[in-house]
Amino acid sequence: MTLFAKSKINEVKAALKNAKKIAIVTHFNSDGDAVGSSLALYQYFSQEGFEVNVIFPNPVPHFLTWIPGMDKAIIAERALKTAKKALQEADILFVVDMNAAHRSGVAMEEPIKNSSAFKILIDHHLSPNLDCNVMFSTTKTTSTCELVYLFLEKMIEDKNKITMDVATCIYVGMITDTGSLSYMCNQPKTYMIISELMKKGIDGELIHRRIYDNYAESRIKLLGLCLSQRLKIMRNVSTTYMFLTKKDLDDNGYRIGDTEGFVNYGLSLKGIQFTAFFTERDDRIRISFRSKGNFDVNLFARQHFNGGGHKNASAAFCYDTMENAIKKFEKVMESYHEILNPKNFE
Ligand SMILES: [Mn+2]
Repeated sequence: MTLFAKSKINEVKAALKNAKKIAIVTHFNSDGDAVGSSLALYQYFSQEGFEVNVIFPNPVPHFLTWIPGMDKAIIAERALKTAKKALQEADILFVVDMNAAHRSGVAMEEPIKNSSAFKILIDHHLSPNLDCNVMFSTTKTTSTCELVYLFLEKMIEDKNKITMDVATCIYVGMITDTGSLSYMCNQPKTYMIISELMKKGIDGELIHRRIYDNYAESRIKLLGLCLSQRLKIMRNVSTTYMFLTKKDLDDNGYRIGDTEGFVNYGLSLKGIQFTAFFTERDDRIRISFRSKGNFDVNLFARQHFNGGGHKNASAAFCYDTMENAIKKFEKVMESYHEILNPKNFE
């Protein structure tokens, strides 16, 4: 069956006919794609007269708070009762930019699973694992936002209903999930969609400034610290890693989202194919993995750290100290001398 098969679209249309209330959920620590895809759907379905609730599990990074519709969103961490009620009462539930309910965090997992709403998954992560009525899932796309655009295109006869606000939301996810169109960006279709978004009157330059030139002082300081003192280079396995301890974060006034994208710096060094970025949370170490080319970090995260994600971008948690998490990583890397031999990447 094709991704947006007519039968699936018709099922959604039929469910919408009898629906009044729609809820939209996404993953914990929502990024540009999660926020963009949620709010694009919010904008469209509110304008169609539905009562729509967008639920973010925890606060969204400040450089994403300007996105149209954000002021109406429910932050579950601050208003769990309201979030649960919205899930319970929803006739239709959109689950976007995540492949399983637990990605929404401990408090949200059960309410999502138990919701009796008609569930629609729109996502680009591997191995979707959610009991839902209709699923639009593929890894062959830039972002969930791109899938939301294609979904709306199939749903709507009158393209004018894709407003500038909807287009802005979609553009945010398409650029943030591709590092401003620097990876996962070799499909002509992507640029066709961006062309359509531009026709809606969105301001690509302004959006870029709002996301990338809108950083807090804490972020710039943390980046400086990270690059100058927390970068380790393992040339023999074409790998780098960086880390920030809880003390590093506290000392520099860390705010949610401040370290977003730091991991990519580890990969920008010449000859490096793989990088990891460790950040210390209250009770765990979060590890982000990035790779270039064929090195599969989804597999790596799964095999060694019980995590997962995409081929070139994945993440995991390690319930141990920073020191032990790094030790484990260095040990694991010893078995990658052949696969990540620098001679292969000259
Ligand atoms: Mn995404």
